[in-house]
Formats: sequence, C-alpha cells, structure tokens
Amino acid sequence: MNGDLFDSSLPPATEALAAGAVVLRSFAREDEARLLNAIAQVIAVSPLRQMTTPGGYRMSVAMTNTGEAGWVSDERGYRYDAVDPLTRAPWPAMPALFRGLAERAALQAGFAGFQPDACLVNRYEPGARLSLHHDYDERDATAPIVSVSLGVPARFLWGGLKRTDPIKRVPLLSADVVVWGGPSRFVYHGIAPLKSAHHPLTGENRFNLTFRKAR
Ligand code: MD3
Ligand code: FE
Repeated sequence: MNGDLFDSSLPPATEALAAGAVVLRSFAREDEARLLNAIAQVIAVSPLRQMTTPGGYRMSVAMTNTGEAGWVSDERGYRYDAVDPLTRAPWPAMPALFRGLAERAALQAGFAGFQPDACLVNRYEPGARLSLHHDYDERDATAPIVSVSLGVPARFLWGGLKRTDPIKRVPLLSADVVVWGGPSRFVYHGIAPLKSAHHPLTGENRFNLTFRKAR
C-alpha cells in the first residue's frame, strides 16, 4: 500500500492540459506571500487601472505591468509599450522573485531558457471576467506564456484555435502555475466571472501574473 516508492494516490506534480499546456499545481506555494508583497510594491509605482478596449469597453479586470515592456489597451488598439501611459515613466523592473519563478516553471514544462521581458498583473474583484480572446501581440511565437494564479479560485475557460471550438472549464487555484506553449500558445481562453469567496492572503480578490516574451 504505502510502501511504493511512487505512490500513485498522489496527484501528479505536472499534468498535461493539452498539447504544449502543462499545469503545475501549487508550484508557487512557498512564494505566495512574497509574490503578493512584490505585487503591492509594483502597484505602488504603477497603479492598477481598468483599461479600455479598442471597441470602447472598460475592462472589468484591473491591470498593471512589470518588466521592460507592458501590455496596454486603449481606443487605438493593443500593444506593448516600455512606458506606463498613466505615470509616463518606465514600468517597474520585474522583481527577481517573479523572473525566477517563471523561469523555473518554464524549465519544468520543457521550455529551457525562457527569458520573459513582460509580466502583466491582472486583478479580479468579484464579478470581474476576461472574455474569450487569444494572445498574439508577442513577437516570439516559440516562447511560452507562464501564468501564476493567486488568491480566490477562478474558472479558466479553455477553447481551441477557433473561437467557435468547444470550451472546457478548468479550475485554477492559488499558487497554481500553468505553462502554455507549442500548439496551445494561440488557443482561445478566458476567465468566467469571479465568484465571491475569501482568501486569507488576498481577501475577495484574485491576482494573475502572466509572463511573456513580448519582443
Ligand atoms: C493560454 N489571463 O492575461 S491566465 C491574459 O487568469 C489572460 O488573468 C488570464 O488570459 C487570467 O491574457 C488567464 C492563463 C493564460 C494566459 C495567457 C495565455 C492562458 C493562456 C496565452 C495563450 C494561451
Ligand atoms: Fe490571455
């Protein structure tokens, strides 16, 4: 029973979601509190803000960035910019803790040498959602995207390469890390409206970090 060297009753450390997509459950557990502290420091410099889509809608998710490049959206479109349009200063430098976690997660998923230059910070309050989209503003299509979930659980919506492909729902819990590369890099995805819940470190909120190689 318990004498097995590899106890098959334990959940796998890495679980393949689809080709190129790997879930590392609880991968950020030991860093959770420090990651949230680092997020607070980033927000003190480049505040969270609800951006406007090119179609004129105000996003329910509040965002900021760290790194040499930051993702921005306004009525002119989506792009990466070295300067925060709100502060007119460069985005805060990517904390070493962020970078190290992203590199280790990518390596574990089979992407050695991942060097993110952008980290988008998303904050979900109850009811906030991210509608179905795909991320194709990044120049290097061979680099994966690494995402880190913190706080209140979310339901990740996982589609296919076409907007009309069927959608799976995958729970993402605090400290879960997902690496999206290869054929999964350009799938449609989103986050269902956040349910009211409480997390000891984030209260009602969920934070998500996405590490990208933007340029
Ligand atoms: C799959 N963020 O910032 S993380 C985004 O939880 C974004 O805030 C969501 O989608 C969030 O663009 C989902 C998971 C994620 C992020 C980027 C992906 C999955 C992805 C890019 C390609 C494929
Ligand atoms: Fe996305």
